[in-house]
Amino acid sequence: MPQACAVDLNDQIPNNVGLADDPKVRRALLHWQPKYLEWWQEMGPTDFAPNDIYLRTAVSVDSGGWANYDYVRMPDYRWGIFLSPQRRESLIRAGDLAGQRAWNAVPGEYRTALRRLIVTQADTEPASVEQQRMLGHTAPSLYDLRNLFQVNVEEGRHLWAMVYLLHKFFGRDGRDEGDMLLERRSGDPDKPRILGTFNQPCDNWLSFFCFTMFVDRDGKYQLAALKESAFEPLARSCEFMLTEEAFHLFVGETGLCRIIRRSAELTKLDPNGDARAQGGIDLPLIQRAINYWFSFCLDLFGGEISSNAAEVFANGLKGRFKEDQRYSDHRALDGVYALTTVDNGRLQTREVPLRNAMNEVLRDEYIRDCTRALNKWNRVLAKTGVDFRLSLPSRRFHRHHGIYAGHSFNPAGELIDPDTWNLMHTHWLPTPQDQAYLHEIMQPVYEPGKFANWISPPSRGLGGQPLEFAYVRM
Ligand code: BYC
Ligand code: FE
Ligand code: FE
Repeated sequence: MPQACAVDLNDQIPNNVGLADDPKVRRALLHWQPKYLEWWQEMGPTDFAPNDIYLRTAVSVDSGGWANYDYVRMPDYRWGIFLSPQRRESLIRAGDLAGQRAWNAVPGEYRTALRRLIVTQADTEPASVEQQRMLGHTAPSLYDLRNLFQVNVEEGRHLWAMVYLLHKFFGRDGRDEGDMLLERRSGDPDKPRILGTFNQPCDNWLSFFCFTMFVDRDGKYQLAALKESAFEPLARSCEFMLTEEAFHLFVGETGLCRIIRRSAELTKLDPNGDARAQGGIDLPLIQRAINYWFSFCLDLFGGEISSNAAEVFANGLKGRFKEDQRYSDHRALDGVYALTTVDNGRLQTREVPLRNAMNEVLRDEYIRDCTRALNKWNRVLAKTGVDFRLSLPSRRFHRHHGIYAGHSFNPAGELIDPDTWNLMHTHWLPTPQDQAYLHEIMQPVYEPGKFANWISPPSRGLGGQPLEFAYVRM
């Protein structure tokens, strides 16, 4: 049984799901393990396999005590399977069955839907590792290099978390899905990753920090929705993944803040207010990168009006963000959501049954969180004394999925004609020249305690170590 097991760190697969007493699933996972390692060698971070990295590894699921810091070579990382402790009272949180007992097995009628959710979630984890695999060669410091690898190994562990669920609860189909997760490749036109955003290149560090700020933050909200699932093993997997996710979000939010701070300083320093003349990243380029990644991330929440989303909520497979703390009506049968739609070439407000707007409800939470970070960065800009302010583009800008896709909008969210878009989009999104410039300035800095010119040092080190610490042994 997957419940209430002690942490077993000595098994070939560290776990707290009682693998030792589950020989069939253990055997299946041991069979998958070498394929995973082969994938990691081929698609994981390039060229850093022999280096000792100062990494944290999950060793228990108790709050506070789960992380252990030590030098590890990435291929030797102990990828394990950890669920959060069983809840005292596991009742279904949301939907038609709210208040009934949660499931520890997969009900036949929801098997396909649950498998699809788990596979979609799982697919993003190795995808992100693939997208980031070249970044080690241009790291702005050993501190940042270590953080990149920490994120990468933990995304690998998230794949393990989902593959365990597939093997344990979905039999032959689940094992096949587990294999296919190692066969798709980010950006490969013949076998792409499932969601669009996970096929975009992420090949410079401005993109990396935008990715961990915006894409991992989508991960946070999707995991938070799955944490409210009626399927307990999924809920508890996601709950533990969220504790790791917090660090990825820290890397993104503070990484962007450090670039923004440095860009503002260089803007002030330069006689013409030109950060690029000082070898830095100009603030308008940062704005274009934010526009790009934020808009792609909005796509990850699915369509604004979604019968999929309504069904998933009705059946209790996903809940809302903090379903039990924030809401008293867990069925959401009566409410409506006022949605801005495009009708006959004009923006109009339309009421949509709340359940059909569940993707939009989660997207709202996400946008609120991103706005909080933007405000924080703008306070840094104000303090430095530059006039420039950053903003989030409208949720309608540059969308590829949902009701706004196929129309053109400016960052303020106003409908524009395609000609205006063609004329203006290079002001709103990163250009090939921007990419080339970022490529040019991003030279690796591998000396302990030193940082590239285009980014500020963080305020402190990690894992109890000072900034000058050799976070990666070169
Ligand atoms: N790209 O009813 P709709 C993370 C498809 S990130 C391509 O509008 P639904 C992480 C959709 O699949 C979090 N296709 O949407 C971050 C459907 O296809 P079918 C990942 C898309 O189903 C950083 C059709 O369009 N977790 O963890 O309500 C690093 C109509 O769908 C896209 C999850 O995604 C897209 N952007 O919601 C590492 C959670 N959007 O079925 C990791 C699991 C939609 O008609 N997934 N489509 O062929 C879900 O909950 C839902 O599947 C979605 C879509 C929210 C993604
Ligand atoms: Fe993840
Ligand atoms: Fe993450």
